[in-house]
Amino acid sequence: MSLADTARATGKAIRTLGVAAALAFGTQAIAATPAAPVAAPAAAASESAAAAPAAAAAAADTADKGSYVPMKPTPGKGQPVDGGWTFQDQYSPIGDQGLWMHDYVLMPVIVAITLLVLILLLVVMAKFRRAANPVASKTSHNTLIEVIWTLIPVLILVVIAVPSIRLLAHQYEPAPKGALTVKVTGYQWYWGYTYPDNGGFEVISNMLPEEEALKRGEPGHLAVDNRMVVPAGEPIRIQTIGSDVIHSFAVPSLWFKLDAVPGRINEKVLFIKEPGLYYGQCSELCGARHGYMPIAVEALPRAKFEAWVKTQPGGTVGPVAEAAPAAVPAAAAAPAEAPAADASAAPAA
Ligand SMILES: [Cu+2]
Repeated sequence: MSLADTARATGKAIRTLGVAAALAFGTQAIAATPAAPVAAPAAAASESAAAAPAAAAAAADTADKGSYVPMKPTPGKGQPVDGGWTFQDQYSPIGDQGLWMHDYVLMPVIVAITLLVLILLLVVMAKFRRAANPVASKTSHNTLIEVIWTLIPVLILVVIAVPSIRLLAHQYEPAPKGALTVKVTGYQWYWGYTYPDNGGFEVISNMLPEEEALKRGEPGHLAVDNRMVVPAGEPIRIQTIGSDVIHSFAVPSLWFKLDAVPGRINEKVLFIKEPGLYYGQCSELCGARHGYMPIAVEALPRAKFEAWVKTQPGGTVGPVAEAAPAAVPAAAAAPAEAPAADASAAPAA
């Protein structure tokens, strides 16, 4: 076993010890799911509402139509696995950094402290039990020990703080100027994805009924009718907003979670390392069907993403974006932000 394998195995073992925490958080999702069994009529209503304008626009849109075939999910990638209880594999640089922080900084510290306290308790219980120690000590003070048990925790906190603050700062670095913008709107209870740099169309995304999802080879309760499609391998400026109540746009395998709050735009960079299909869920209790508004992010190579854009009603690929595909579609991004802000008022009645 190489050093890297050993490190990886150690990481897995350390994560095993986090099972209690994982279970504690896991119950949140389990509790949310059965809350609202009234799924069918609401879903049907919003699906038909979304379908009508899309069909009309598709008819109008004749020339230069792109092509797009929805990607099949890869088992175990970007989605939960049976019996899984630790983090999903990560597909973003920030995810790698966050996972490293968890596996090699936080869990070792937690495990070491827990074991130390356990050992100390056992020693005290054995050594100072009544039978072995009939006359109790009257010691109440030891300056050296008090200095030690103050300084060592301070040092531990400093050691944790350095990578922790670095990770926090990385997570909220603003997007580079030319980054593609996608605006994510949380509705009760579905998602809307607006592409201000590509003509400003909005994709309305509803959960698929379970049998339909399984028929398409996708996980139930996570598959959607229309996915959020984005390019892989480049920074994307995600802006979130809520249209009614607070939602939260969260995709575990991309280490991404950002609240969608009515009346304000939140912004964070999403960088997906490789093409794939990544599932998430609304992660802020937002009402009766909170458990039924999953997220499916499909990351494609730039060219395929642009082909998908052309299949959308009013979807355009900016001239700058075509000239310089990956890095700097500079001019396209700037004027697009203003319409993004007030687009939330219009859509999806
Ligand atoms: Cu929600």
